[in-house]
Amino acid sequence: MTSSDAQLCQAKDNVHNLVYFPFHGLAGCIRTTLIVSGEPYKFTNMMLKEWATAKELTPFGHVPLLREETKCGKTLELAEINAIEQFLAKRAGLLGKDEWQECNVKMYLNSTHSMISFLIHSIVPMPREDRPAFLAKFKATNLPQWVKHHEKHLAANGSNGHYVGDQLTIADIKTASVIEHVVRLCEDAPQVSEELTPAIWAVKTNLEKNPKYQEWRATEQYQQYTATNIGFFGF
Ligand SMILES: N[C@@H](CCC(=O)N[C@@H](CS)C(=O)NCC(=O)O)C(=O)O
Repeated sequence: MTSSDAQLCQAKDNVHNLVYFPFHGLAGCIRTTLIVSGEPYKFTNMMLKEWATAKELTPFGHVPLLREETKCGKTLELAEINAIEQFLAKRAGLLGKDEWQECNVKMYLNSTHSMISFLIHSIVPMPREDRPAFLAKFKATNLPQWVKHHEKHLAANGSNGHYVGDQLTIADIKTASVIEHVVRLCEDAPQVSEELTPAIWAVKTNLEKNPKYQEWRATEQYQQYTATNIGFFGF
């Protein structure tokens, strides 16, 4: 009997092959979700010199791409960050405990995604000399808005390191994955810290207690992604 794609995408022994550039960029949350879930994964680095050819072979001309390598030899391909994050989160039980919690998890996840993707999509095509003015505006408007609202929602949930209930969700992972970039971006005038935003900070420190996450952050690969990220984006 041949399995349907619906069955194949649920198989526990699939290898999740994430294809992305060799930096954190917009894929930090996906990578951390894979690490924390404990499922088989591999990270395939798309090198810039291969990209011109590879781009045409992707569904929308972008990475990340998730290739679900199934044991029967068929590979299922998924593009678009939102779709990949939510597919992996559902498999790993990172979307909350009920329908309404899931809606809320997606709300916080998407709010953070909007903030970080606006930043990345704005600066990538911009001439380097225009970046300082854009970043000054971003730090004066978009970022403080995100900080204010997320601190408020997290405080309302008890500043327990979680957006929803008392369990880890992909909304927590998304925020934890952007905090290190925000901290670096605002080194001269911090907007997120233990003192300034204790509820946001608790999301980061809570995830840092996860042994798989700790191990991942200590790897050479993680450090290389960080160094390339700083070289490419400046944070
Ligand atoms: N809508 C896409 C956007 C992803 C995206 O912006 N990818 C960038 C890297 S962060 C990319 O592929 N850049 C190369 C290109 O567009 O040629 C998604 O959500 O997955």
